[in-house]
Amino acid sequence: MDRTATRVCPLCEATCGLSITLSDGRATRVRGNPDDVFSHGYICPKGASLGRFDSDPDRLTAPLVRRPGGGFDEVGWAEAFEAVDRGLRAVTDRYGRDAVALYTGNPVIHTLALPLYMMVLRERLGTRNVYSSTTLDTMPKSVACGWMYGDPLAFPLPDVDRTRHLLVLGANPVESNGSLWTVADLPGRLRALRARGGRLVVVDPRRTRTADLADEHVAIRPGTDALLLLGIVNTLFDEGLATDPGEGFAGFGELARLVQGFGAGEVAAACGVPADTVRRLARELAAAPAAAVYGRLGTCTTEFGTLTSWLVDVVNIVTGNFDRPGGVLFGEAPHAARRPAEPFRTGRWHSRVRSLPEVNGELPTATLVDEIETPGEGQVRALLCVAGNLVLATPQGERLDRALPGLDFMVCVDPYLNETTRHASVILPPPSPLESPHYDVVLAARSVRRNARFSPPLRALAPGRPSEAEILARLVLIASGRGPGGDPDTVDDTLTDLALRAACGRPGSPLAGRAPAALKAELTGEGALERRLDLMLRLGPAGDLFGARPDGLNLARLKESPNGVDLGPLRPRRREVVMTASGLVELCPPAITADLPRLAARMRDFGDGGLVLVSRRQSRSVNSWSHNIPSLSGGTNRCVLELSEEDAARLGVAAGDLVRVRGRGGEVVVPAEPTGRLRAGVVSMPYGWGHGRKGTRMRHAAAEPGVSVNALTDSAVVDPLSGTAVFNGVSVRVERVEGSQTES
Ligand SMILES: Nc1nc2c(c(=O)[nH]1)N[C@H]1C(S)=C(S)[C@@H](COP(=O)(O)OP(=O)(O)OC[C@H]3O[C@@H](n4cnc5c(=O)[nH]c(N)nc54)[C@H](O)[C@@H]3O)O[C@H]1N2
Ligand SMILES: Nc1nc2c(c(=O)[nH]1)N[C@H]1C(S)=C(S)[C@@H](COP(=O)(O)OP(=O)(O)OC[C@H]3O[C@@H](n4cnc5c(=O)[nH]c(N)nc54)[C@H](O)[C@@H]3O)O[C@H]1N2
Ligand code: SF4
Ligand SMILES: [Mo]
Repeated sequence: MDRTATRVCPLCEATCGLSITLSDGRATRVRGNPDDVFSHGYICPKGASLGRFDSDPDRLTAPLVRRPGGGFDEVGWAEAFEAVDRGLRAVTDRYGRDAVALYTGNPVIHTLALPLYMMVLRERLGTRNVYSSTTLDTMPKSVACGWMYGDPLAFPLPDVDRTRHLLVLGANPVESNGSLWTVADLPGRLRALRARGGRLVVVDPRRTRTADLADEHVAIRPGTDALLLLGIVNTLFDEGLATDPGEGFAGFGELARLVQGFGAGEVAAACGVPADTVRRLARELAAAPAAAVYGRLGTCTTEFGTLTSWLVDVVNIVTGNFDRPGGVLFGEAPHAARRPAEPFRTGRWHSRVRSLPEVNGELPTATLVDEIETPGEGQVRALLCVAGNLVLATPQGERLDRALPGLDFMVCVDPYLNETTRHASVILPPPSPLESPHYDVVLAARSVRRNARFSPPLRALAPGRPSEAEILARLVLIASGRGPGGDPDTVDDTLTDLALRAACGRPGSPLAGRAPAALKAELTGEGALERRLDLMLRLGPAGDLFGARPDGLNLARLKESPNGVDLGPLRPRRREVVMTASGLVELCPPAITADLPRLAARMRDFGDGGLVLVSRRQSRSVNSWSHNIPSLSGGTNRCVLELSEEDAARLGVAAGDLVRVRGRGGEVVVPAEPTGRLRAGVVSMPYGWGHGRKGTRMRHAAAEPGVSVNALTDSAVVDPLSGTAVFNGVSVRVERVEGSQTES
C-alpha cells in the first residue's frame, strides 16, 4: 500500500521539507513538500535520493565486532554492548579516563538523538580528550562569537530576504546550500536578492556557481581574507564611513587604531586584489541601505580563521548592519536551548603533546593523531567515534589511518564500514534516518526564519534493533559505570527531572511553584527522548509552558502539523543574547586582536610564487559518506584536481592527465582538470574522496574511489586561537605523471 508522509531532510543544513511516498515501507518517491512552512517545495538532488540512502544495501543492519584474526563478525546487540563495556573498562581501569578519546562528526548536527546525548556522554566519560568536527569547520566562528558576544553559539545570520547587499567570502552556498546559516533554497533567494535590485559580491579564489550568480566576483589569494577585511575596515574609518555603534558596544575607538597599517594599499598585494577594489567594496557596504557579510569554510579553515571570522562581524557592526533587519540577526531556536553558564573563555586545559588550548570543552581534532601516537602518561588508548570519518576528514588523515590500529579499543557509532570504522573493535550502526524521529535541535537555532518541524519515524524498527537514541543512552550508561544492560530511559528521565526541577524552582520562572512530577506526567511522545524534546519545546521561547501560554508549542502540536509551524522572521535581540563579562558587545576582544601581529608579519610572504591548494564541495556529495549512492555519482561528481589554464600550460598538463600532488602531509596522484574558473597559483580538490580501502564495505564508492585531499594537508598547522585545521591555502607542488593519460 502506498502512503505519503512529510519529513525534514537530514542531509545538509538547509533542512528542506520533503514529501515521501512509501510503498511497503520503502521510499519510492521523494519530492519537495510544497506546503512546508520553511522550504516551500525546494529540494536538491541529494534530498531526492534520500530513499537510496535508506535502501543502500551496504548500510549496516547489525553490530560488528572485530575478529581476533581480522575481519568482523555480526553479533547481537546485547553482545555488542557488552563488548563495548568490557573494552572501555579495560582501558579506563588501567590508564584512567583521559585515555579514552571521544570524537563526534558532522551528522551530530543533523539528527535528533546525537546532540541530545552528547553533553551527558562527554560528562560521563570524564575525559579531557574530547574532539569533534567543529575544529575542522566552525570553531573559528565560535571563538569569535564567544569573545564578542560571550556565547560561542550566538551566530549572527545574514537576513537574506531583506538585505540589499550581500558580501559572501569563502562560501559556495549554491552548491553547499548554506552552512552556519540554515536557509532553504538559498540559490533562489540569492536570485531574488538580485531581482529586487540588491547586489551580490562573492570573494573566492574559484569562480564558483555562487560567483556565477553574483554581480561581482573577487578572485582573492587563499588565506588572505582577514587582510581584505582589515583593508575594508581601514577604508571605512579613513573615509569617515564607519558607524560608531554607540551604547552597548565596546572598542570602537580601539578598532580605528588597530586597523592602521592595514590600508587598502597595504593589503592589496598580499590579497591579490587591487586597492581600488578593496576601497570600493568598503564604500558599497557603507552605502547600501542594508547589507550583510557572510563567511564560511574558505574563511574558517585557514591559518587566520578566527581573525577572519571576527572581522566578518566587525564589518557588519561598523557598517550599522548588526542586529537589524536586512543586516545580520541572531538565530533563535523555538526550544529551550542551552546557554553557557558563564562568559566564554578558552584554555582551561591544554592538549598533552602540543599544548594546544581547550576551546568549548574540546581539543583540536588536528592533534588527536599526536595524542594517539605519542607514548607516555595520558596517551589516548581508546576512541569512541560517533558519526565521524576521521581518516578522510582530518588533516594528514593517512597518518591517522596508520595510527588507529595501534589503539587498544575503538568503538564507532556509524551506519557504514568505511575508511575509519574499518579500524573499530565494535561498530554500532544506527537505523536509517527514515526509521528515526527527526527535529533539528542544532539547526533550528541557525535558521533564517523561526520555525519548528517534527518528523516521526516512517517505519518501525526491526524487532530488537535499538534506535540511535538507545545506542547513545546505553553508551552513557556504560560511561557512567552502570553497565550495558540497564534501562536506557533512566538517562532521559534524569535529565528531564533536572530540567523540570530547575524550571519549577527558579523564582520568577513561569513554572515557579509548580510540581515537577505533575508536569512530567503531562509530557507526551514515543519514548523518553521524545518526551525530553516535548519538555524543551514547552519551556522554549515559543513553548506552551504547560498551559501558561495556551497557544504555545509542544510536541503534540508539532505532530499535528506535518508541514511544520512558522514562528515568524528573526528579530533584533542583542540584549537577550550578549553575555560577555562586561555585558557589552566586544568589538576588539584582546584574545583575538593579540593575533594581529602574526598576520601583519605574514602579510609580506603571501604570494611568493608556489601553488596553494583549496578544498571544495560538490553539489551531489555529502562530505565523505555519500559516494556509495549510485544516483548521486558519476558525471561531474568526480575527484579531480582543478588548476588554472595558466598553471596547466606552464606544467604541461592537459585535461585528464594524471598529476602528482605533493603537500606537507603526503602525496596523491589524481586526474587534472584545467579550468578558467581558478585564479592562477591556486589548485582545488573536492573533499571526501579516497575510498576502496581494504576491509571497507561501500561497494559503489570503491568502484570510483578518488583520492583523499587530506593526504596532502598538514596536521601541524592550526588556527592558533581556535585550534581549527587548515584546509585552505595549503602549499603544494604539482607535476605531470609522464605517460599517464586517463580515460575521460
Ligand atoms: N581537506 C578538507 N578536509 C575537510 C573539509 C574540507 O573542506 N577539506 N571539511 C571539513 C568539514 S566542514 C567537516 S564538517 C568535516 C566532517 O568530518 P566528519 O564528520 O568526521 O566526516 P563526514 O564525512 O561528515 O562523516 C560522517 C560519518 O558519519 C556517518 N553517518 C552518517 N549519518 C549518520 C547518522 O545518522 N548517525 C551516525 N551515527 N553516523 C552517521 C557516516 O557514515 C560517516 O562515517 O570534515 C572536514 N574535513
Ligand atoms: N552538496 C554539499 N553540501 C554540503 C556539504 C557537502 O559535502 N556537499 N557539506 C556540508 C558541510 S559539512 C559544510 S561545512 C558546508 C560548507 O559550505 P561552504 O563553505 O559553502 O562550501 P565549500 O564548497 O567548502 O566552500 C568553500 C569555498 O571557499 C573557497 N575558498 C577556499 N579558500 C578560500 C580563501 O582563502 N578565501 C576565500 N574567500 N575563499 C576560499 C573555495 O574555493 C570554496 O568555493 O557545506 C555543507 N553542505
Ligand atoms: S538542499 Fe540540503 S536539506 Fe535540501 S534537499 Fe538538498 S540535501 Fe536536503
Ligand atoms: Mo562542515
